[in-house]
Amino acid sequence: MSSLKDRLAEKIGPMRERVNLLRTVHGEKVISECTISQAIGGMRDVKCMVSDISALDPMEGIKFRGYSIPEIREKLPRIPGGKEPLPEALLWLLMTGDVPTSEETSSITAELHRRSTLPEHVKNVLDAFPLDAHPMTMFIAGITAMQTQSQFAVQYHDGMRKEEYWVPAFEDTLTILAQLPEVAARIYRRKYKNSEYIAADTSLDWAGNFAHMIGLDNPNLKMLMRLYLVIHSDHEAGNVSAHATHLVGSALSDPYLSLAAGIAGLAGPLHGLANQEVLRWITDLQAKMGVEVPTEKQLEDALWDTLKSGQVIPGFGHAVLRQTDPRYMAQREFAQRNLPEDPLFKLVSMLFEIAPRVLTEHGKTKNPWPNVDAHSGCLLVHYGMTEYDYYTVLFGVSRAIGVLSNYVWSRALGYALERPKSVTTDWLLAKAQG
Ligand code: CMX
Repeated sequence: MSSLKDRLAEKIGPMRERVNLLRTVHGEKVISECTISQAIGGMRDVKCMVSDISALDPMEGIKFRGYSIPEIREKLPRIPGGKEPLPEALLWLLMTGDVPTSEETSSITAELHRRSTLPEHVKNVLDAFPLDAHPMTMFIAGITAMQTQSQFAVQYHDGMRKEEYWVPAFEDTLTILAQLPEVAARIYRRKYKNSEYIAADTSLDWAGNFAHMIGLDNPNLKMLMRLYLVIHSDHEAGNVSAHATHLVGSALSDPYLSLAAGIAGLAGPLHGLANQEVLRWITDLQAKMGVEVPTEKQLEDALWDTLKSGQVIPGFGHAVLRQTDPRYMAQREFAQRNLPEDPLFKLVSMLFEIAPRVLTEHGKTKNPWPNVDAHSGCLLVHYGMTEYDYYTVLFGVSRAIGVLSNYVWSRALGYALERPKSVTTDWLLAKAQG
């Protein structure tokens, strides 16, 4: 059996030839235009980034190396008797493009356990935060503190050839992924559980051990964690967390610093933080109505109140998707199978029925359908994680898999420093009038 690193090394040569051909022979071919609305409006659909890790179709949703979410759930290795794919297997797939065997997947689990010892100073950094600090603030600081271990930074400093960049990038990636669950679990236990930490159980898989360290040992929660950490991992390269990681990495900042930048982007309420906002919106509504499940009329009125006060309905809409997010549907299917009678699931299902209609009538959003963040909270609450301001940390642990796989490949293929051209509004007006 070859290691993930060996397999990756085999793939890099042919990919370098492909990129070289694209650059040297087809480099002048125009693939996208940019209008004034696109320049002002967040560059929607301007094709100017490259990633082979995942691709997002507006109607079909995300495909990881060509596999849809249902295919991923069916094809990737699981624990014996398990119903959901292992994130370790997804890492192998994202890195190599190949579905790993169970044996290859287990080799990643073992490697992650081997690298999992968190340096003491990282724990001290986390312990220094006041308890009212947001979990994402602690998480970003924890990742930055982990940076002292970066092989990429050391080897760059010592003088490394460009062709070799991917090797320490790969090593850093594995170390980050190995230690991230403990950083995240520590934040949870410190902030909400009186700093009563739980030691790792290395007989478990990566996600199962993460759930164990958080302190939610229900087997179904472990199963959910595997699914959760798979589906949130990547969403092609242009979303804020992926793009920020890539942008910072393009300056050859090491994987730790680049990931910290990406996770800071994930902490925005229009991006990953929407999962906390969904639960906050629902909890506020329940408190206001004094009921667990409001009537359809109460829900519709609450949606209109939010829209009329100029706020967004969290968990609905998307910059690219024009259909219900398959990541939402995967979680819905999980809920239908495991918690069909849960009152919060019933409320979330009512929102699924009503919110798209209200948003369509409101007439602004291009996509009235729910995204991934509309569903995750209700599953987590069911298994005992009610502290919704923590949810984006879980998203961040998963997102690291995708954005770091991209980081490794960007270094392997020598992708350049990002430096798009900005223009002034004077220039735009002159262009428009000329
Ligand atoms: N509620 C109310 N208004 C919405 C809306 C929503 N859920 N989604 C979009 N709109 C509005 C936009 O704010 C925009 O209004 P203005 O013209 O006044 O600026 C208009 O509809 C057009 O927006 P769009 O082109 O449909 O969507 P964008 O690409 O600009 O934004 C997104 C996409 C996700 C930021 C937006 O749909 C949104 O704010 N949704 C709620 C927050 C959310 O769920 N984010 C998580 C996304 C998934 C993730 O990254 O994790």
